Formats: sequence, C-alpha cells, structure tokens
Amino acid sequence: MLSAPALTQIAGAHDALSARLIDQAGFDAVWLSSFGVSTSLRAMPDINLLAQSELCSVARYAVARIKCPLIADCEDGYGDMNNAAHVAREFERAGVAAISLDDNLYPKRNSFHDVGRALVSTDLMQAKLSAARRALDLAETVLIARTEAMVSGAGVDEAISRSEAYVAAGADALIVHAREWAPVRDFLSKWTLSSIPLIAIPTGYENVPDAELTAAGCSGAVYANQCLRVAIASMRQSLEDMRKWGAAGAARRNAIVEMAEVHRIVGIDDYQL
Ligand code: SPV
Ligand code: MG
Repeated sequence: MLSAPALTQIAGAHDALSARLIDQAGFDAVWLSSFGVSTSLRAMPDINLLAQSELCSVARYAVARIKCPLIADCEDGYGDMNNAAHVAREFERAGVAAISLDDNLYPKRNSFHDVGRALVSTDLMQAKLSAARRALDLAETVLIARTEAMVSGAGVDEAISRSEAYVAAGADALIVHAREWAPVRDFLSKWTLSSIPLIAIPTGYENVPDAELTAAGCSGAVYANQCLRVAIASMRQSLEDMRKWGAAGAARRNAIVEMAEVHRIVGIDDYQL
C-alpha cells in the first residue's frame, strides 16, 4: 500500500471504537497513537507513563474490530534492543500490520512537548531496529523507523543521515516528523532512497493538503490525533450544555448519533439476538 503511487491516508485511533470508525470511514490504515491511548485510557500525558502492555491490549482490541491494517506507535520501544525485540514480537502477535519505533530517549516526550527532549545514538537505534526485525516472525510485518531529529532541533541533515542508517538496519519505511512543513519538505527533496516509503504526520502543518504532500514525495500521511481532539471538544460542549440546561436532551444542541446507529457501528447485525 505504501509503495503504491496514491498517498496512504492513515488516521489516528485511541481505542477500538475510534479504530473502527476510521476503518468504516474508508481510511487506508489506522495509526494507534501513544498520545491518543495515554490521553484516553489513562488521562495521562504522553511521556512513556503508558505501559507497552496497555498499548498492546488496545492494539489487540482494535485489530479485532477492523479490516484495514493497523500501525502501532511503539514509541521508543520502551528500552534497549531487547525491549524493542520483545515489543515487536508482542505487537505482531496482537495482529498489527506495522510497528513504528522512534529514536527518542526513554522516557520520551510527545513531539509537541518542548522540554526534556533527547535522542538515542544512531548506533543504539540501529541495534533496536535490527533486533526488532529479527524478532518479527512474518516477513510482511512492516517495520517503520521514525526519527525525531527535526523535532529535537538536530536538523534536516541529521534526520537524513539517521534515516539512512535506520534503513540499513532493516527499516522498511520511515516516518519523517517535524512540527513544520518546511523541514519535512526539505528532507523529502534531499532523500535519495526512492524505494523507501516516507510518511508524514502533518499535525503542525494541518492545512498542507494531501496533494501537496504527495507531490513533495510523501507516501503516507498520519492524521494522528484529530479524532480524539474533536471528541474532547464535543464531550466538553455536551457536558456544559446538559449541566447548564439540566436535561439529557440538551446534548442534542450538538451533533449526536442515535442509539441504533451506535449499535450498527459496533456490528449488532453480526450477532444472533
Ligand atoms: C502519536 O500520535 O502518539 C505520535 C505523533 O507519536 S505525535 O503526537 O506528533 O508525537
Ligand atoms: Mg506517539
């Protein structure tokens, strides 16, 4: 899919329901976001407080309820190469199609936190990727490497040299992350290994359309957290309205789905009642 000419549209999920909605909306793949699961499951910041086993359970629940492939955001792999190998095995058994490992130093910070950022050495990240590759049983499980060099202020050239090293260590595809479009575009224009799909996360440059990402050389785009953020806004507004007006029906001042529709979303018709 990532090698096809069309841009792979990937949306971020935080649980099995959001993954199912993404699948039903026709997206090509689901991104199981560490930010999303930390926020939703634990209401905690995305700074490696979430255990990999918690994320893996959500991955298993989500995979069971979707048809499209799921990419698990396995963050920094939760330690060294042994942890990365363990994580690769666990998530593959949970049924994910792809695993993403990034070069943040454990404990990592979400890419939109300014403080406490650091990267592991290129050597350690290569060791983690090759250990993860060896641990994967299935040849078709995609190993994605993600450099945070541009997020951490290390620059585009560092991001390119790290990404080349990550491909040499066994990565099948790369996530090229930055908070602005200019460095990502610069990276894409300088990248020479054309067989390696490059995936962007346009959270910080949300108005750059898919067509422009594709023209610049992106193979995939991850809309990482928009579902969760609109859900938060919607829940907040409805809570405010119900509290203010003192009636459950005040929630109808906002968009709401009927109960029968919720039953349909979760597949009531597939069961014998
Ligand atoms: C996530 O969605 O958890 C990500 C993308 O890793 S970011 O929030 O930009 O770090
Ligand atoms: Mg994450």
